[in-house]
Amino acid sequence: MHPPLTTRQVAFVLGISEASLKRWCDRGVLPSARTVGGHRRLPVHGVVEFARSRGFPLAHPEVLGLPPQAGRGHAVVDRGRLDLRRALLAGDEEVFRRLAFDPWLAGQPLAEVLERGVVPALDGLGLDVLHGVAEIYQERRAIEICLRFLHEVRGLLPPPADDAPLAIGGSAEHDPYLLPAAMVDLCLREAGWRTQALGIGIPLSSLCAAVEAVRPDLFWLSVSAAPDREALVAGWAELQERAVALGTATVVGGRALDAALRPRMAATAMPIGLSGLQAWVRELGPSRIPG
Ligand code: B12
Repeated sequence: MHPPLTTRQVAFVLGISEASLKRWCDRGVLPSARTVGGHRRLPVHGVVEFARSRGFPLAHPEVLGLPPQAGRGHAVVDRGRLDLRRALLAGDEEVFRRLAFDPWLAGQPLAEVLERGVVPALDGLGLDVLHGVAEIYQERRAIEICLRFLHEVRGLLPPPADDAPLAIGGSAEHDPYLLPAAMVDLCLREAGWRTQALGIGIPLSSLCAAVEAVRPDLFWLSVSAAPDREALVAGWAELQERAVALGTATVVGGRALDAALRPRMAATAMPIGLSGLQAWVRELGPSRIPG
């Protein structure tokens, strides 16, 4: 959690006068609260949300802990894709952060930034490893860089409302992939949901126990690797049945859900990708979650 900022700090971040900023606060353009002494304080996520929703470039993003110049590069994700791949390959975290933050700060939904920028960059890196032009350590280092970026974005999102719907989920046993699960969790959070990421490689019986104990509005499963399809299908069927009984909606997705596996995994929805997931939950709205 970032500490709230003073009007002076935010005026500097936005490159405007403190007097203008105070007027904007009073008009509710930017969220602010008063200290006991009557001074205005602004949450970092409110400043970020303001910049993203209005396409307002940050004059000094570094004050928010963001890379200097962030938000001033490519607003269109596709343009930075090759550079993202190069940065990941080289382990250049600063360049990667700037390239990934640019479109997000320019207002692109996170799902777009990830699916059109970061994920294809990782695809490329996977091919580099496959063809022997990149080392395994470079791939693992790239995953670490991406995880830290996702964590950073999480800290910049507005906290979900206390009564926001709750989603929990993770991946099943023998599925070691960290990023898909982290991305699903974050995209639901960006859509305003409360989330509890359970982690990866969890037996389906234990995921089912989580559904029973937490009773979330939504349970999601990411399937990136499914070495034992029959066990996955059987374990999921049990979880799905329990979820239906408890009024919990379910979604499944992931690269291992091919044409043969998809029809065998009954779920409330199988959105295509993270953008599809965000669109689906936004369409649902908080009060229309199907059981
Ligand atoms: C990093 C990596 C690994 C790492 C993972 C590290 C970690 N702890 O996370 C490790 C070392 C485990 C690994 C191992 C292997 N890997 Co690997 N790996 C990758 C790599 C480079 C990146 C994967 C990644 O995280 N991508 C980012 C995620 C977010 O993208 P995604 O999986 O496409 O997910 C998207 C969607 O599926 C969707 N989604 C995912 N979950 C959900 C859930 C819901 C609800 C919804 C709506 C959507 C959704 O949203 C995501 C964003 O678009 C890929 C390359 C690639 N093309 O992805 C290869 C890749 C997946 N691996 C591959 C292979 C072959 C292997 C190994 C067999 C290698 C080996 N010989 O040992 C093993 C198998 C491991 C296993 N148990 O299955 C192949 C798979 C080929 C195939 N067709 O099956 C790939 C494609 C590389 C390649 N080009 O050959 N790998």
